[in-house]
Amino acid sequence: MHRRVRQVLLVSAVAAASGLVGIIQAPAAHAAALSLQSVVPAPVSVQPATGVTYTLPAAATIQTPTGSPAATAVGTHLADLLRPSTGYALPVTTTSGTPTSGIALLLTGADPSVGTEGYQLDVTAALITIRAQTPAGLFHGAQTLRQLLPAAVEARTVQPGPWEVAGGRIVDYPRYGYRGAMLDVSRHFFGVDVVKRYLDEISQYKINTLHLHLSDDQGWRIVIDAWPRLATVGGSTQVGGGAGGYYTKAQYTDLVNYAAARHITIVPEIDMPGHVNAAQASYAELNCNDTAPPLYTGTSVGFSSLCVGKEVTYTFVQQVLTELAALTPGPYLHLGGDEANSTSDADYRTFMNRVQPYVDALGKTVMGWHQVGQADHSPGRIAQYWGTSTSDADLSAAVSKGAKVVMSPANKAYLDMKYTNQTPLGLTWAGLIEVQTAYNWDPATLLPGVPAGAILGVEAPLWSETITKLADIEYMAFPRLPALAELAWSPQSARNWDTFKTRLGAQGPRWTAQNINFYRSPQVPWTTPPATGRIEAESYTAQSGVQIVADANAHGGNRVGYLENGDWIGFSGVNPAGKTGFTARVSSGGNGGTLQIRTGSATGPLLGSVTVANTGGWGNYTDVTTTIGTGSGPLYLVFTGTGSLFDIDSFALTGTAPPATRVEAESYTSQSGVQIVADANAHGGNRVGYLENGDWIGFSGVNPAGKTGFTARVSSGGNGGTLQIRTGSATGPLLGSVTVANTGGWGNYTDVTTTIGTGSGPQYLVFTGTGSLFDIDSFALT
Ligand code: NGO
Repeated sequence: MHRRVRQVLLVSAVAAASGLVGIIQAPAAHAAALSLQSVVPAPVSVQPATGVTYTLPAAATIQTPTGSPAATAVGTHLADLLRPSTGYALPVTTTSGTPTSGIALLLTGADPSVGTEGYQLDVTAALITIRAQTPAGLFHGAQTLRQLLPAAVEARTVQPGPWEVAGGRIVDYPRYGYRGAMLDVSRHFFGVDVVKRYLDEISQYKINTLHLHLSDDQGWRIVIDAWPRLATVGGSTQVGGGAGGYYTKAQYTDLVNYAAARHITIVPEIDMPGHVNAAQASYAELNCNDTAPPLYTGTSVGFSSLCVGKEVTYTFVQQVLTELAALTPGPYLHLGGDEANSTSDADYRTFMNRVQPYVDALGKTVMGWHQVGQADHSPGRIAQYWGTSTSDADLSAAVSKGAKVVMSPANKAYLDMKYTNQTPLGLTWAGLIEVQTAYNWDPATLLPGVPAGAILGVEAPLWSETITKLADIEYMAFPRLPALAELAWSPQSARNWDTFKTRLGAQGPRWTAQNINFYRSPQVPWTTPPATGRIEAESYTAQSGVQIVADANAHGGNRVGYLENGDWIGFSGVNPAGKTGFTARVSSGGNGGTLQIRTGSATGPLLGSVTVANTGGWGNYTDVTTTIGTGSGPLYLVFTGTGSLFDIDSFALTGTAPPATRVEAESYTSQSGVQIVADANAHGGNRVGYLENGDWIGFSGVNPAGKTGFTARVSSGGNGGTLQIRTGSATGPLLGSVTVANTGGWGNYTDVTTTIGTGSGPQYLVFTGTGSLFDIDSFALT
């Protein structure tokens, strides 16, 4: 039997129905605008203006300075972010004046302290102004504005709003100029789309560098024209033996440009003289014994080395670096240099001292893991610290020769370390890194021997021995990447775990809206979306096959578990009529499964369904979201899947169906054979009844032009029938039709919906069927 053993608290459905566990329905009023203090990374200075709120109007424009295409591009980026959820047009315009409404992005007038990457954000009741000295500053200010809008702004479908921002001023600029993330695309290859998505995700936390680990023993991931087999052979596999892959130069350039549009610089790394098996497997001459080793798909390190004594080694390195530099607008070429365990110390120095000048000659700056400190300095060199202690001889040597330091201490900043022993992905060699561990250190003081002035910034590397897909990347990076982003951006004085964890918790609904698969660390008080209208799963009024499980981390103290294929819960008092979305808080340690949203019964009409994956353990919650179709009646949640499914904590119905002008059926301007029936439960107090086959109602002022859907509120105690939507006359063009079943009695309403074809002219509704048909209360064109 696959059921996991857990502590359970049994509460019968009868007890649930009797009100021991009730439906929690918070007031419908919308939440107040978010505090200016809610932003991650924490801004340098925040002055709230009490009582002032800006509400984004539907007609707002985004104004950018004339003559700066880069600033206008930031305006377009912001518009692209805000349009889908607001549904507003948000045209981006240019101006040389001082705007008085809407959102203004200006390259003048910012507080001088903002420097080259900072911004000043002013929110008044009339407008939002972001001022900066550079487009990069405007971009970072736009990311702050995003976080000041309600979390629903991150949804990609129209949300209700209102889009309010609290009044006040933020003046903000980074602590460090290097704020990085690293992705190992060598151990497992990630295609262009995955990397772009990661760029989108990290750019919202003001990360300005993405380091790509492009080569290692398991894979070479970039085309080099002078050495084509690097990609075609060296890129042909990955850890575990999968297909691997590589970037063409055009794809790589696309990534560089996509990053640049987000004010992110790509730092390419070709790791040498170790971590080179993929190159050596591609070309026999790169081996001292002139024999190519087989491709490698394991996860050991330190076994390969370029042949330091051979001239071809240097031809190879120089040609590779030359082609790489040509693809790299950014200042750095990363030479790796870590774990050269198969290269003697003397050879290591010989090799590095010979190849570093190639980088200098290409007009680039050397970056390397901190072991490069063993070799001579090269101008501007950056040593990336990845150790786990508070002092390191190689790093100190690098610094004393003049290197600057990027901090990636593996026991704090490595995103590939597990959070806890239960984390399904990741490694543990540098320790377990829960969110607080990732957050609670100061890059300036971690290494007492390194002066604060030598620290250039912070980078969060994600090695991919165990990471195979986007969802894995997201799970390891969120929430630790935003934590490390705050170390890199915010002044130490603005940083505090207790305020951070609350701000971080408020990011959860944003990640849910963005479909980011994140780890719901129990250290963080997650804000669970939406703030209102949450219904506890254990408040069901009918069920089949489930049990209530006590869980201190669950909303309301319980979750519903022991679900198996076909089990369900029903809610007599919960009706999805008028709602468009569904969000549930779920967890799974098993196979996950599918959650179906139905009405009427566990086999009633299906309004939507959502897939639940393994969330890393039962009680380890995540939110899943789906849109739902029109329907009404008691809500049923049905669980399907194989093996051990998932648990459900709580859920909410979201969105508001377009309020589309509802037309009362009794407002017809012509009719045949019908009568108006007074009914206190009908919209407008009346319904149209006494319909028989061929009866109709017509509306001279109602025109379906430009509409694509039709919804009617109907009831039937008889045979039901069909409702036809026509134009011009009762025998005019048929735009659509919808079947109505017996609804359990006349006056017992349900909504029926259909799509309609293109047509225009006065609308006619025609009733067909046999026996006693149905009544119609009202309808809407959507
Ligand atoms: C080390 C090693 C990498 C591994 C990683 C795994 C560095 C700089 N070299 O970090 O090859 O992938 O650990 O955590």
